[in-house]
Amino acid sequence: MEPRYLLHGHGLDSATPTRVEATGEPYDDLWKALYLESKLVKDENVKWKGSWRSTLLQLPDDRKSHIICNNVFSDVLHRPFVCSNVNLLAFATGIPTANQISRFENLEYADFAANWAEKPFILTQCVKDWPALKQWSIEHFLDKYKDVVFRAESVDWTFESYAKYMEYNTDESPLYLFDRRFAEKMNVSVGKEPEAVYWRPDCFGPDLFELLGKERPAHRWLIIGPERSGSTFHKDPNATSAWNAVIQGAKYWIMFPRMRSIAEWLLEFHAEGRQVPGCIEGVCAAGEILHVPSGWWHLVVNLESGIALTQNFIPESPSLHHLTEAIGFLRDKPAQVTGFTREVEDPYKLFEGRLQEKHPELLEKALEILESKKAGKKRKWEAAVAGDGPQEGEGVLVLDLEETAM
Ligand SMILES: O=C(O)CCC(=O)C(=O)O
Ligand SMILES: [Fe+2]
Repeated sequence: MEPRYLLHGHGLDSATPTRVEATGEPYDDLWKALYLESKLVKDENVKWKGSWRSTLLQLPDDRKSHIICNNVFSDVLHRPFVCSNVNLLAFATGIPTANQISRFENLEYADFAANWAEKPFILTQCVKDWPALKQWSIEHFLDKYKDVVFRAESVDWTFESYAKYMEYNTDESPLYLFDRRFAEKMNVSVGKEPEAVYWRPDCFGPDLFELLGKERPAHRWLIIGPERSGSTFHKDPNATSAWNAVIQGAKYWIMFPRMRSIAEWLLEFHAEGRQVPGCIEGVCAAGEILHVPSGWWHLVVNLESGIALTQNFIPESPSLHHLTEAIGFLRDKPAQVTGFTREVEDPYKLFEGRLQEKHPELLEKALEILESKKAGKKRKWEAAVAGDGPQEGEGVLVLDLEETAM
């Protein structure tokens, strides 16, 4: 199937206003979709051939299509071209002062627990001793792990193939390497193990999900991707917080403490997003680590090819905010709980049991807070339906979807 047939199949005509600036393999995204549906997706030995079309058809390097599109005018074809050539720095610079993410060299746990557990920040010196920071780079991976098969979304490729893809692709949303079994695959030690390549920074204090031991849900990932790859808006799973350390490259983060309405969620325009009260932005450079407090929505984009390490956790802070949120999430949103193995039938019961055993006082307090929050919500709802009308400053049509959104 050649792109010109795809054009035809999409009902495009030459009268649409925007010229297709690209030649070569326009709309390679369609070939990507075909590839992902094909048998090749299961083949770990596939070689990246510079485009999805060439890779799917396994074309020799001298058989590239080169379609001259000078007289094709199409918004549909122009849009992915613009998206894959977007100047990301235009979005990552000129951050309004009020939005700028707080930066410190380091942080003590006491300060984190008392003041920062619910706010994003970047630490510029905290991971400088990690061997991973000193050793890892794309070249180092090519040297040591070129035959290791990593997971990139729905495909499993050798690092050699993925590195080629990183260098030669024009995808609007490049395939993102996100592998949670990286330590086993690379045969490296992590965390508390001797000779670890990285460890949990002390400033985040205890991680209450460690109570689950081997039964804890997936919580650490190696992340590698080219420029433009990244994570679309989401909150982290199971009401956990996370840290994310850039080893190579730089990531632009834009974060919001909550998403109040569909309108905000759909806010597509960066300039308007920046005006939303509470918006926090910043660039996390190589050697720096960023804190993602639980519940914060975030969009992340790699400004250049790079490597990162991330881990999710439940911090312990005096307000017990994070533990309460996590318990409430596991108990009240079982359908949204993710990352546990199939053997764990009831994650809430498991976590509740472990807390009862090791920290009964924390469990009791968190359940109490949950109950009083629930009672508070019920009171608000009753007041709203009692017909008193909205209070000053309350919108009538703005739905609070926080409860239903992921
Ligand atoms: O580095 C990134 O793309 C962000 C990853 C992230 O937000 C996550 O793993 O939840
Ligand atoms: Fe995240």
